[in-house]
Amino acid sequence: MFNRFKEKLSGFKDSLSSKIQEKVSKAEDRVSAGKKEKPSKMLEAETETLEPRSEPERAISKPNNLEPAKSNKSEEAKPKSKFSLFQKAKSLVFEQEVVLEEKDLEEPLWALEMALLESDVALPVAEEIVKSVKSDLVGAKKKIGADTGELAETSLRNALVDLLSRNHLDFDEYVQTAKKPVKILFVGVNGTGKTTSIAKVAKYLQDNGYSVVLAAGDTFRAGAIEQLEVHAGKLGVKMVKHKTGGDPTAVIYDAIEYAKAHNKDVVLADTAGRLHTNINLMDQMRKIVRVTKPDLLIFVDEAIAGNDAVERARLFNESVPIGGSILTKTDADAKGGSAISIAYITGKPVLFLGVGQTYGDLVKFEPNWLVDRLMGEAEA
Ligand SMILES: Nc1nc2c(ncn2[C@@H]2O[C@H](COP(=O)(O)OP(=O)(O)O)[C@@H](O)[C@H]2O)c(=O)[nH]1
Ligand SMILES: [Mg+2]
Repeated sequence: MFNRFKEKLSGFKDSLSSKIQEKVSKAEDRVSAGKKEKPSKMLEAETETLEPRSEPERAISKPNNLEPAKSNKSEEAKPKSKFSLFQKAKSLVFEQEVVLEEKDLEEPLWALEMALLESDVALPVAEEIVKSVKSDLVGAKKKIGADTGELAETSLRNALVDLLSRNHLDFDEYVQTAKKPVKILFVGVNGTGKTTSIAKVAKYLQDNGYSVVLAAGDTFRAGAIEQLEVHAGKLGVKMVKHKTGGDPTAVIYDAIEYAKAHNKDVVLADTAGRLHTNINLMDQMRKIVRVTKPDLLIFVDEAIAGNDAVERARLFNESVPIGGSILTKTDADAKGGSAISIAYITGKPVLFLGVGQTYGDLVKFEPNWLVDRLMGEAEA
């Protein structure tokens, strides 16, 4: 999962690390140059505050070349250890001088933007991530000894989690508090995993103690009703159906009526796959929405479709008000960018990720879960 993403990111990390190393060694050179000559103004000024208050080993404590300028207090009163002063002075220099500036970040940020774009992160989203990482890193102080790769990771991780946490919607909380029956409609193009996701969500809801009714709203594709019926049979839930070729609005309407009459908690309505370019089918979808008034409209697409999925999410969202997305086939996705992009483009949360073909292969979306996997900090 997401191997390509991890691979691409290493360019950003390496580039940032080498920039920092470059600056650190320049600063180190300055420190050792300063060691041979007179201490710098800054060291003179700061030495007082750097001195340990009670250091017994005065004899070895005073590095010749870092001798502080004369101050009012006597030498006897403020001894210092051999190493601490030099180390502190050194880190002080670094705090003063190894600060990442905008020009240092040009190369690493370019590498990051390329990595994101090549990982199916849409352009405006990649730009926003880069902007956020940049504002986090410009002016960041880098001390010697710290893992330089960590700085890149932390900064990117924060940017991604922040982006993915916007417009958060907790599905469990939503279902719990919504008026019953909760009407959930699934839309998207053909073959992306709508019907499979409905079965998975039905199982998920059952496991959480809810009763579920399925609506066989894909009356268009041959075999679609039977496909959902097999799931309904396996899960032991009621499915409302009409004939193939019938009006999907009527099927879904009937399923809602059934749920009301039988006190069922949730209606999950399937629909035919449709391309956003098919005017008739898009009109039909708007009619379903207008008449059945779903509480939550879920756009389903497959992670492996990358930028195509992002574009479809945008166009569906313009046509009907999407409340959230499910991204399927994440298990087969090497890039990982579409989840990030779809949440951003629709302004609506990703609710679940499909990670396989069995009922259990549904992961409730958590920004950290995804980012851990994208950054390679957790196994797929
Ligand atoms: N690997 C994998 N396959 C999936 C996932 N979700 C759905 N599929 C498969 O994708 C194919 C199309 O799914 P289906 O639910 O019929 O798509 P629909 O046309 O949108 O209803 C089926 O073979 C599913 O088993 C997933 O998360 N991972
Ligand atoms: Mg289907």
